[in-house]
Amino acid sequence: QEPYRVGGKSFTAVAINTAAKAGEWIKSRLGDIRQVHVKYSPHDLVTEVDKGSEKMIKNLIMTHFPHHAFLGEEGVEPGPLASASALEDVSEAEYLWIVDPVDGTTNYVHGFPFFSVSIALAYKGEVIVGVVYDPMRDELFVAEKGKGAYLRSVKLNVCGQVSLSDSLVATGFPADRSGALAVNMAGMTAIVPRVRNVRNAGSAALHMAYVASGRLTGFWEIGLNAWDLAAGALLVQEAGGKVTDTAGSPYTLSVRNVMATNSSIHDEMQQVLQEAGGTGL
Ligand code: 2AM
Ligand code: CA
Ligand code: CA
Ligand code: CA
Repeated sequence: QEPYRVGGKSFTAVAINTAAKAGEWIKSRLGDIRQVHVKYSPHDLVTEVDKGSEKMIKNLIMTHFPHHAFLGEEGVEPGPLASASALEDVSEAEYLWIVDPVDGTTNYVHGFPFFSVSIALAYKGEVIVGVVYDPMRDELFVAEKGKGAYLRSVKLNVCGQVSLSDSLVATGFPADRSGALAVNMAGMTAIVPRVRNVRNAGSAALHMAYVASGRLTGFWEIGLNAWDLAAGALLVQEAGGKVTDTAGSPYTLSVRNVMATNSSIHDEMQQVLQEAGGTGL
């Protein structure tokens, strides 16, 4: 059976339409947040828009594919091991949708216009469709396994830098202020002097989409969850890049410490992080 389609409905079309609808709605609510709730730590926020977006996405997907499994950030008990235990609960699923309804909630709360909707579909544990939508720029990044990654009608390719010294890379500062932040800072200290510069724009999914589109040479972050990475990982791979954990093992849904690059700088970046003790806890 061809895994991309069931009963004539294209998985990718549903992912695209759903991300576009949710993105439009979250954009329309920007600046209109009445309550910000703290989840696991004061650095871990959630708003009614995160919850509303996830509800909208889940409803749309489940209407089309009622027998598929669904894993969304806001349906999971928060905490440092959030997606690890949640992934166990859905490990038997053939088709699994993995959704971050707003990636970049801290930006969203502050009105910093950089956030996204991330929707991925995995078939037997492997991501086959990935969509990341940036409603502020109306940029929808889409990848299908084996068929490339696209922004509008343009096929995406990672950029050509071959050494760290010519590279623009991004990272994120983990919300978990104990171990993960210290590891990230160790990596930062080692990476900053070696690269052209470092950015932290606050949305892991968009950082990954930017690696895929050649706007960033690479990205790494400690302590992410499946929903931050699933769609972006396929985008990077389908654009010719490489995604591993920070120790260099291939990307899977359980990867939490991630490295995504144009492939050419991957080993050099991995080595710098490794030597600095910046790869994990
Ligand atoms: P979010 O906005 O969906 O929560 C920024 O460094 C990245 O970290 C974002 O993709 C953000 O996703 C994610 N993030 C924020 N809080 C987090 C937490 N408590 N644990 C893990 N990741 C988090
Ligand atoms: Ca969150
Ligand atoms: Ca996220
Ligand atoms: Ca989120």
